[in-house]
Amino acid sequence: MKKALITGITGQDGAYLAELLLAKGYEVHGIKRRSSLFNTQRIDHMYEDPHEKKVPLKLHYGDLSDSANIIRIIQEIQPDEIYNLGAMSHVRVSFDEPEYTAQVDGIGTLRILEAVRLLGLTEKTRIYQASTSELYGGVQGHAQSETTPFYPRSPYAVAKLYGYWITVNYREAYNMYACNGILFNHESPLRGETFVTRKITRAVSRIGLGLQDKVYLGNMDSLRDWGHAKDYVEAMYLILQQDKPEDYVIATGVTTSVRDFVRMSFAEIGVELTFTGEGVNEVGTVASSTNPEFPVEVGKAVVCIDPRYFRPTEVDLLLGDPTKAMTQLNWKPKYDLPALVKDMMTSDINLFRRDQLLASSGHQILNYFE
Ligand code: NDP
Ligand code: GDR
Repeated sequence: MKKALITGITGQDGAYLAELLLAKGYEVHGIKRRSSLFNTQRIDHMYEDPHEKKVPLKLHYGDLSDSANIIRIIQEIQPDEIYNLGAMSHVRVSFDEPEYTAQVDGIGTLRILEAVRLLGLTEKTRIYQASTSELYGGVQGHAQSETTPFYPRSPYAVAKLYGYWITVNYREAYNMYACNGILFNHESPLRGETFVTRKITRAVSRIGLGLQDKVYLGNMDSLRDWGHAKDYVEAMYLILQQDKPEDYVIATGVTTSVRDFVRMSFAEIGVELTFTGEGVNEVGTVASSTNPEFPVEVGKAVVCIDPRYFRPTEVDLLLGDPTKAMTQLNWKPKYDLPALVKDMMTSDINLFRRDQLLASSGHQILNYFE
């Protein structure tokens, strides 16, 4: 039985990857952080009581900022594959926590590589590094591929740039099977609530169900190449199964604005929007509302701008060229953007129907502000 270690197993990608590897018969180990509340909601459905039997999913307390902890866990498990997905992954927040982001996203990657080297596992253990399209940042105007130069535009991206290059360096210096997946944005019903797509699908569901009036967003002109996380974890797995370790861009090759993502999400509840005004004064108003299940008043302003969500330096356009992954890995995404939006909206509508039920029977429901 192959053993895999996933850092960031409690996150969106960690959860889908754990599911995939368990289905392939792996023994899966994950690092979870100590938290004052339970933080394993995304993987609880796969987790069985370890007191009852030998379970194929095991969790270890740890943190990418703690070298000794990382070395001990890797020594104990002796994994065949390590997927380094753990990170402070929010670009906007990295401007508030730049040093911590560098520690975890940059030096954290070094800790994993160095632990494998120190433990003499360079021939046994294959390493996947979660690199990102944010590395391209300021590179605009054409589809970004494995040969496009980088221009990071946030403390997050600069930290990930270190993670990218230290992975390449350990591969070249110590002949390690260590690879970067340069993944473009990928979303799902498990996406963190403060990333723009999930923020939108949650808000639109709540507006449709009468639980919220409007949503405040930042830069709606941004263009992103959005795929589904389920498809992208397949690529991570494939990257570690090749004869030679290489880096790959994983993307859909289609780019869409945040504003159009908003439009598509509202369309799922039968609401058409008109956008008027410019910059911070832009407003999205209901032009028509056709689904009686989601009665939203025509003329109501449901999308407004809050400059708090603007970033000191923005990445205006991301568009990936996944040709190498499609030809060499034979990777092909199953979801396009409309299917992704539908999946997220269906899931969030179901989630908030529970709140609607609670509200209708007099219970207080929580609001979500960020
Ligand atoms: P999430 O934010 O959903 O998950 C991040 C994970 O990292 C969580 O499990 C989190 O734990 C864990 N983590 C955070 N800080 C630490 C730390 N100090 N030590 C150990 N673990 C830590 O991210 P995604 O699943 O979306 O992304 C996975 C990886 O891929 C990240 O590295 C991200 O930067 C990268 N990436 C993501 C893309 C995307 O579009 N989703 C695109 C390209 C790259 P906790 O649950 O306790 O917070
Ligand atoms: P991103 O994702 O920064 O691309 O990083 P995010 O969803 O946060 O932002 C995408 C774009 O939407 C604009 N935006 C807003 N963003 C947020 N979060 N909240 C808002 O209200 C809002 N309004 C507009 C942003 O300015 C941005 O242009 C994600 C993360 O998963 C990274 O970890 C990963 O590396 C990259 O994708 C690829």
